[in-house]
Amino acid sequence: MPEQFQNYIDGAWRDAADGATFESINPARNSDVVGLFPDSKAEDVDAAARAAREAFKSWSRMPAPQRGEILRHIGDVLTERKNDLAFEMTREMGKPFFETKGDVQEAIDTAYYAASETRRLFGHTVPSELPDKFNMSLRRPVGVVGVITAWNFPVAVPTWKIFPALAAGNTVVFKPSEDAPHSGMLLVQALLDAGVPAGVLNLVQGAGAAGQAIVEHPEINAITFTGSSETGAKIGAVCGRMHKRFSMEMGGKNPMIVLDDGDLDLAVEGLLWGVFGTTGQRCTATSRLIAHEAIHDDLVDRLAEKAKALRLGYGNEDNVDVGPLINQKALDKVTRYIGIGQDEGARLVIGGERATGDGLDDGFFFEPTIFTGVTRDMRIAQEEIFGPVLSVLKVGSYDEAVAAANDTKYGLSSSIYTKNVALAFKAMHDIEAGITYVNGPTIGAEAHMPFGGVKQTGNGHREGGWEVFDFYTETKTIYVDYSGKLQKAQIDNVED
Ligand code: UN1
Repeated sequence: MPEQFQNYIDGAWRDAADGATFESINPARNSDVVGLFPDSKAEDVDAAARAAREAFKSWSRMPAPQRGEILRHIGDVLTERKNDLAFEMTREMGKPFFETKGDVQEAIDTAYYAASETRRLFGHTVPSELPDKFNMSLRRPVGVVGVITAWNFPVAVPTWKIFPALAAGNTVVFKPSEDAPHSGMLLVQALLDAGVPAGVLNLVQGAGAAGQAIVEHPEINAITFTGSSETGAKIGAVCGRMHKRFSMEMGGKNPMIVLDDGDLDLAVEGLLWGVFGTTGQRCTATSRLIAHEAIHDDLVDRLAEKAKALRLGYGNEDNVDVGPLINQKALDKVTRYIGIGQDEGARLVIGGERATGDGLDDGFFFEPTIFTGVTRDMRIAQEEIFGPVLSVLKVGSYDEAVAAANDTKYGLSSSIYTKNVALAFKAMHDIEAGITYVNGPTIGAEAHMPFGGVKQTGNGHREGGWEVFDFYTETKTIYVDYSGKLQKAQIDNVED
């Protein structure tokens, strides 16, 4: 019988009210059941939301630097547990151990960064237009925040949300992805061990029903979500109706442009990491290569040769470069897109099939795949596949490259390889994306920099960095009049 885990609500570990559970399995070894988790519903979310609301009273009043001390301690606990945590994450969601260690490190960086921000959380002081009057703004927490996350960064991405939320004085109801509940639980355990008080952080495991209950709960003031654009649109509609603040981090179709003067060795290395890292299951994955015709064939040949040599396997074993896809649904989806690409007339250079054989048959492995001859209108150039599949487009100029890069509904990350400083700077402005890398692939965000996308990738907010605190705080504007008389703005100072 697999181990059974619980929700954490109001300072206590509990089953779902109706006792229902779901299973989490190892995507590289399907017979390995990681555990059973509560399949929570509205009743569980309600208990969590009410606990968070109650805890908000004291947590929001604690001086921010004291909350920062707890966050710093969280960073210390995660540092101690880094290897153990990474092992369990790899077991549950499949990316290799060196990648899950990076995932935990991103959480550690986020903890220390959020701790440092608790000594800033600046407002403004601004001159008044009237004499003997003082104007300022300060930040107040929003209230209870609902955190709904994806499985691909099962520790880092929840911490991008939970840590700044807590730093700013909010309390949290957290639902990890149903594909990574154990990782979410271990993260919560680390936070509790580091001293987060009862009720401040509540864990509700489950799938769509739990997520929907969080979005619809009237005591939850803000929703932060990482996942698909389709789910994001549904969440946004409810939040709009209920006047909730919401931050959405959704799909991408991230281009790498390689111009004719680009360093090809560097570009190949960047592509291997950007396209096939995390088996292409990042919202920031490099999924389109836009190659100048002068270097196109050479670049594709070199990349194909190296991509074929990538070692697939269970990421907790030695010498594994690429893990499996997350589940059967993902395998079906990626397989479907191979057919779509071929029907559209793209040329399959390598891959295109489920990977089988030595140690792979019991997992959702898929071969690294490259399509050439892709044109801008094809679905494999437009739609997010979320797998190890690269679509290569050939262009004749910088202008054509940028036009191709921008020809998608998404706008998260992007990259350009060139030695031409003028074109690199032009691209920083011309590419429609929240992030542009110069001479690096589309992945590699750092915890203290703003992260997010334009167009249908996001809804205008940023995670990470200082900007995330704009989402987790409300601005209060304050006027202090010490003139001893009634002063009228817009009226007293202006003579008609
Ligand atoms: C995501 O795919 O949801 O820059 C986040 C990166 C990582 C974060 C990815 N640091 O790819």
